[in-house]
Amino acid sequence: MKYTNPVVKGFYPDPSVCSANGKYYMVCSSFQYFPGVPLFESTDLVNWTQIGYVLTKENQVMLDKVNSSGGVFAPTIRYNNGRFYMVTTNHTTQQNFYVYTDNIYSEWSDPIYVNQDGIDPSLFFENGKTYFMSNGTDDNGESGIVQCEINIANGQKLSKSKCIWKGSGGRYLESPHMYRINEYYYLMAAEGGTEYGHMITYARSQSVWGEFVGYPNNPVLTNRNKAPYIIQGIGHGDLVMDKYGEWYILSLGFRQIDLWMPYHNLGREVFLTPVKFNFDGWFTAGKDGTTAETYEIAGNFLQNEKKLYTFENTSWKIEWCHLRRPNLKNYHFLDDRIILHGSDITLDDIDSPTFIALRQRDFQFELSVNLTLDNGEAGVTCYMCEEEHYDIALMKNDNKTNAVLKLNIGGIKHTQNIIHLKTDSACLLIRGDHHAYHFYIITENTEIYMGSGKSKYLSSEVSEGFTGVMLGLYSIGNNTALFQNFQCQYQ
Ligand code: 6LW
Repeated sequence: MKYTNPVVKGFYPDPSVCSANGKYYMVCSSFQYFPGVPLFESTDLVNWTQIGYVLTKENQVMLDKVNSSGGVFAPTIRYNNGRFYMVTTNHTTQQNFYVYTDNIYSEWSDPIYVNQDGIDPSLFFENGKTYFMSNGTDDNGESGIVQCEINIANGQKLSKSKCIWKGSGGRYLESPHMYRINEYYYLMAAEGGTEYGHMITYARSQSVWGEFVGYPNNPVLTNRNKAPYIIQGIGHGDLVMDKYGEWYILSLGFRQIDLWMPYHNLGREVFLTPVKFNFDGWFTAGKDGTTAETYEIAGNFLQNEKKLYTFENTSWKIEWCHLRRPNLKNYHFLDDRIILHGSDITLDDIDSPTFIALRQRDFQFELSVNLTLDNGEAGVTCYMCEEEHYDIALMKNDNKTNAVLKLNIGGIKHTQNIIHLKTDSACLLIRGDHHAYHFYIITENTEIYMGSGKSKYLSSEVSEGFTGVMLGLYSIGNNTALFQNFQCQYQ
């Protein structure tokens, strides 16, 4: 059957995958968002359904006032002896830790810390032993992919940390994953940085401690220098075998706004690329080492994409998320509506405003929601980070309700089109396309255009960092904001 990349759209970076009991499980990084580490399930590697998050409890991850793109970096998921493990880095506290569960649909354990530095930790299990690797510095001061053996029961190191590979020469060697396939240990990694130069490289060895010999044609997969090419930044991947014995790399990548516009606002997304093992034990990936938009692969499945998101067809605990350490007393979750109470924390603060969001999944969408407000401010934000966000809002003061559009870019804060409303409710409407977000309100059955903001100003190239645009409902002030009839329809 044919599938189209990305297989998961929107801000779901650094995918890692494992198989267990005939299914596949994937995790992604989540930075300042809570709950942390989105968790997905699939039976065919193409259709992925989010089943929850891994880090659902505050004691599992410290996100209090972490910077945007701080917090939870790239996770790895592995399955061993009936138990799932997820290992990651809290970049803000500079700690590597893992959690585990025996039931993927239930809660995960408290964190177990490992005293090895670097980011992008991964686990490899073999013959009762557990190896822990990250990109860091070893006990002799050597930097690269660094490995130690640990006691999986308590995270204690059982060996020194040793640098086992220094990569193929690209900058930012990261995302190590170890596999045993037939006679070799394969160590796959990313280099080049998570932007346009990103690539996947690998090495192999007959021992888990090396010596690792680099694939002679590294990088094995990259879309760098492929211009014009919508898909860029392919890197940071994990190897996985499907039920027909075919191999794939599940990696991150991003889609440019347009062929000739090197900006991306949807964050880094999930791409699936076929891999071929050759007789000499080296493998190749993709179409001449690049990830293409479509592939024909074995299997009898249809690629289904959810195009409509409503309050009724999403679950507050599964698809939605908050910033940092939400005060859940300010949220009243109902099946077909949500009531938010604001605080004095705003969207411009590195803190936890009252905010609940879904990822923006694609360029073209139409989002609408009815809002009733008794005081202060509430609305919908297209939120990249505290400096870059566009907000369509109602504001109520002295019994006057106004609709406004607020455009925030790089610390410049602009409010336009203050429209006085006769009632304290209105429908807020956003139409997105590749180039811009267009904002409207509907009041007294009339649609009023409030203005537009360019997508490129909410892109990673402008705002920096590792996240993508979130579509969020928010509230500020001492108030009650009722949101109803939410619809986000993608084309
Ligand atoms: C992640 C690193 C990377 O830890 O970006 O693209 C970092 N790769 O491996 C943040 O996502």
